[in-house]
Amino acid sequence: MAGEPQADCLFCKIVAGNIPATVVRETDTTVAFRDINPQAPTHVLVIPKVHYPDAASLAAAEPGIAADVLTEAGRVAVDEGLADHAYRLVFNTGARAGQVVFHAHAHVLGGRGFEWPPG
Ligand code: IU
Repeated sequence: MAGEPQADCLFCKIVAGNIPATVVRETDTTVAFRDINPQAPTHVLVIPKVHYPDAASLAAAEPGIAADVLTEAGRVAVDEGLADHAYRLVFNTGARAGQVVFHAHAHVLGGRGFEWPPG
């Protein structure tokens, strides 16, 4: 069923507490944790607890929870001291765009400068 935990999904396992993660924020609908392979001094992932493969499918089915992900991403930026400076929110969508975990997630990256266009 849409949104239900998927047995083979690593982020569903983090939500369930079956894989360790350094959780920095949690709400009824979201979890934020540090990326295990950080690409910037701050690199936090914000995920919905429900399972959707990417941000667009989450937003289509559960717009309120998609908004929660964005709200939490902003709170992470505040908590990490990034809000007054610069940070980047990234939703890789599709393998060709670099998505490797097919459970919707926002990357919150900060603490260094960023180039545009991205690689
Ligand atoms: P992507 O947008 O799907 O490429 O991002 C997936 C991220 O999940 C990537 O940056 C990984 O380092 C990160 N990650 C993690 O933090 N913890 C895990 O257990 C696994 C992946 I698997």
